Amino acid sequence: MSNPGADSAMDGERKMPAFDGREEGSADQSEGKVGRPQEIVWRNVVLMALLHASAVYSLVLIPRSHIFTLIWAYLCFIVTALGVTAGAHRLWSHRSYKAKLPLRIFLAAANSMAFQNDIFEWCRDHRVHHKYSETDADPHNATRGFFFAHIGWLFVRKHRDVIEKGGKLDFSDLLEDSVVRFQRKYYKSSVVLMCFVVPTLVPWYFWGETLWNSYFLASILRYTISLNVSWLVNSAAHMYGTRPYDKTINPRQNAFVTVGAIGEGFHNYHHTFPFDYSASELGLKFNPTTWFIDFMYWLGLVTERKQAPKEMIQARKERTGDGSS
Ligand code: ST9
Ligand code: ZN
Ligand code: ZN
Repeated sequence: MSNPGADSAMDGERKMPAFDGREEGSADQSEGKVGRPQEIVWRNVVLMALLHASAVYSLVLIPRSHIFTLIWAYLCFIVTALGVTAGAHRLWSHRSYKAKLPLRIFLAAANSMAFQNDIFEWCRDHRVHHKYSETDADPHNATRGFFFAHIGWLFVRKHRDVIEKGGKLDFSDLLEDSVVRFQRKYYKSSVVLMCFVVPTLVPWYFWGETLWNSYFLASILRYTISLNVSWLVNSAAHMYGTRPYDKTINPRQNAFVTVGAIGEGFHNYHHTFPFDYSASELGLKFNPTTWFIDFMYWLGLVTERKQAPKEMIQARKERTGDGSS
């Protein structure tokens, strides 16, 4: 099934008045490059520093833990990743396939395990990222350097352009989904449960792991690694790699990111054909997220997988690619 160019979910202009009472075009350009003072959000800096320090400490617990705890932590990582890749990214941000209710519920729970902002907020930033890539309106604008694109963007208030230009896009489809609304309404409780309580209690209850070990390995370490892998898509995959589909844009094919991010490192392809449910050319590609969506299709829980036709991909490669394969 293919639906070339259908990406209305990302491109729609919002018909409602600008959010927040701001007038269209009211940005005061005299405020300089950033447009808003670069206010550092110290709470985020401190929390992220604590999280990363705890993750480093978790490493010493690995040899002292039950092997099942490590397997469980890895399983939690995969579920976490699917909540972002198959859920917030390919389903809700890009509408690249349709999912039935039970799958949407699973993906929303998995997304709460990922604790990367609720689905609505994640998709809002991501759609703005695609539409205004590598500009001040891109929440993690990679032209501001690796650190900013990776984690720094979570340490400062957003650039005024993100809020103004993002405010003109249409996100109403997201809130029309009752699962997205529910997850947003109960986001904090769902994160406590899915990101911290469930990963910690399962090893303790089922094979007698200490709560200490399971908390640090299945919650803290797994969460920190999954955050960094996701951030690498914004940083490394916008800087390092090839551009076989469009050499005029920054996003690149990055094999390292592909492996960590279960199939999300074909970023030059993805920014060229964002509506494609596989976020990569189909074929013998390492893309566990696509395998998962295909399996769900086989179970009857997925319909309408969109794909870029082969001829369209080939023509684009010849027209704008960098000549790499
Ligand atoms: C995290 C997110 O880590 C990670 C995203 C990764 C993305 C990867 C993408 C790659 C794709 C492939 C997936 C690969 C995945 C692989 C997985 C493998 C495991 N448009 O935000 P606020 C408005 S989160 C329109 O507070 P500030 C809106 O009205 C980590 N409007 O701005 C909003 O109000 P409301 C954990 C927008 O004050 C208002 O502005 N979480 C937009 O500047 C204020 O919004 C954290 O660390 C927009 N885009 O604060 C929390 N944005 O929401 C981090 C905003 O009520 N966040 N508005 O509607 C924060 O603390 C703050 O957002 C801030 C900025 C300090 C960064
Ligand atoms: Zn995307
Ligand atoms: Zn990108």
